[in-house]
Amino acid sequence: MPGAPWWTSAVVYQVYPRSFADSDGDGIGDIPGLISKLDYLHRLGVDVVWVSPFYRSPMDDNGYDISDYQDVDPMFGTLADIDELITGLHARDMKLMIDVVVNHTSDEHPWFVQSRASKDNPKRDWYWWAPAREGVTKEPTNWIAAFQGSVWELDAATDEYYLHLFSRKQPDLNWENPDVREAIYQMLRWWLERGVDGFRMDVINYISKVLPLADGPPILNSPYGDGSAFYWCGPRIHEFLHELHTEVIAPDHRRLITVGEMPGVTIKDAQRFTDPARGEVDMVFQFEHVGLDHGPGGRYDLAPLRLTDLKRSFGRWQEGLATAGWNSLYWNNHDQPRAVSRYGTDDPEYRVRSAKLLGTVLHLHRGTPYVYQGEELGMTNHPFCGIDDFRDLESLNYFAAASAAGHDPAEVLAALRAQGRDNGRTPVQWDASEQAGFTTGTPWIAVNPNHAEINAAAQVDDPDSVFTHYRRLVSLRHESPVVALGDFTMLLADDEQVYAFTRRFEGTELLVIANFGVTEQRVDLPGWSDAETVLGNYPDSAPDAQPVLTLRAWEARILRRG
Ligand code: ISL
Repeated sequence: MPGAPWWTSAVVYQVYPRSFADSDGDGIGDIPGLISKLDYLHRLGVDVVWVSPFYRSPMDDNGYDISDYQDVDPMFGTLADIDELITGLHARDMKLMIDVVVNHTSDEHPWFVQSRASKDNPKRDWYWWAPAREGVTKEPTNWIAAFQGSVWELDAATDEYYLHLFSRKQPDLNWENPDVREAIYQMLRWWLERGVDGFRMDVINYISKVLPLADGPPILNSPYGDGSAFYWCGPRIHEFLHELHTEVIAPDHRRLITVGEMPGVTIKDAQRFTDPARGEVDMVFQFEHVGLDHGPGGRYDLAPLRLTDLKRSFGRWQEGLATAGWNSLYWNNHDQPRAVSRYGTDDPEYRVRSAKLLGTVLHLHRGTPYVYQGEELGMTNHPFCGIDDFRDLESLNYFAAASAAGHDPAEVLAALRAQGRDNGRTPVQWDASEQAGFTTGTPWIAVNPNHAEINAAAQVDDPDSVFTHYRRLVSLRHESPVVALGDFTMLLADDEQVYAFTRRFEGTELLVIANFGVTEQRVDLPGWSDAETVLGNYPDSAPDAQPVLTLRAWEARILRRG
């Protein structure tokens, strides 16, 4: 449609550089490794490559703790490599989206080093400092940090506490201070001048805090409280994002893409964040569907996922952002388990089929789809044997805390195996060789033993592979306005096993129908039985010659009429 932003028909691919491709044999992926795979990404057809943080960092949280926003960590390469990456992407008509982590810095960032030096340092107010409070609990508030323990760390130099919503090596910046905001805008403009095409903004809805900071509701069986009401979409969040947009994005907004990562964001908030008339961000990452299999105890409290809940969630977001605003669409990323293992099946008989089904369902929603590295190959969760196999500080801290609290270590491990972030961080499986073609050295985290079977080399030229199916989905979005812009209508909302919806645009209508299970499903959808099949995940996905559609195990089809 003329006038629709380019990213409505675009697909974004996420690279977690540490695990993507290693060029120098140190066991850690790097930017030259990524550059060597640009033809692969071009073949897949994706439009934008989002690269997780590659900046200088002590790597407490794998680079989400930045100590220099304007340099590349030597582990990953150099600024010249980034320039070459940008040139290589642009030469292939692809764009670079960088990951901006500005809710917090590393504690080794010079800003924080100065801030902690003395109470009267000019940068003191760039972070959140508070004295001990009277009473038994000295921490200024009772909030629990995302990675366990208190969000407050006592700093001996000045005998005050600083706030860190994540690890103690990730102190929160104080966005109330206009100098902080200006320094960030300058840094972002510097990257735009270097040629980057957009920003993924890490936990960006945490930057405005409710003042004064105070205790949150207590958490059951925990000495801590939940502070999220003080930092999820705080009172100045829209003002800050609009200011960032005005200062950094607006002059060139037609070329750029922005996505704000926003745990806890509601549909109502998202409508405001993504309404183009307000000038904030193009889209947000919301967390509703990735929380549906979490019990009341959080992500490691495993709960069964019901398809009806998943459909209800997606359906509400589709409806909520139908007229103003825009959705992002994702199954997984570097913080989530693998999509196939979670929403599909690892059963070797149906794994490939379920991977294609998941791609089909996601990419046919209205919104911009994000493919996480390896998803296009149908990579699965890792069979971690013991805690020594994990690398993620969140998993390691959780294991320590849960063990100390007396939980059965076997159960804790089972939860980590299902939900741990490292599932998404094992190396991309390029081929069947010993380290999956990821490195010639020893990988920083073990490659999945199933790489002998699941790998890119086996898939890129195979017309029946998950890779080829994803390639078709990407090109379908490029070619069909109905995929990018069509209206969305959910069907069969109460069906426990079938996911079905239609998309409609200017006289063309698509039906997407998918069977999330092995038992055959027969669905009566009048008017669709003789429609043309656009794409399916069975080799013979021909239309039925009866008024009832029969869906085989993990079958997904896209039908078109009009
Ligand atoms: O994975 C999570 C914890 O179980 C998420 O809540 C995650 O912490 C949240 O999505 C924020 O993630 C982002 O910021 C973190 C970083 O560790 C994640 O990798 C990043 O995606 C802190 O920068």
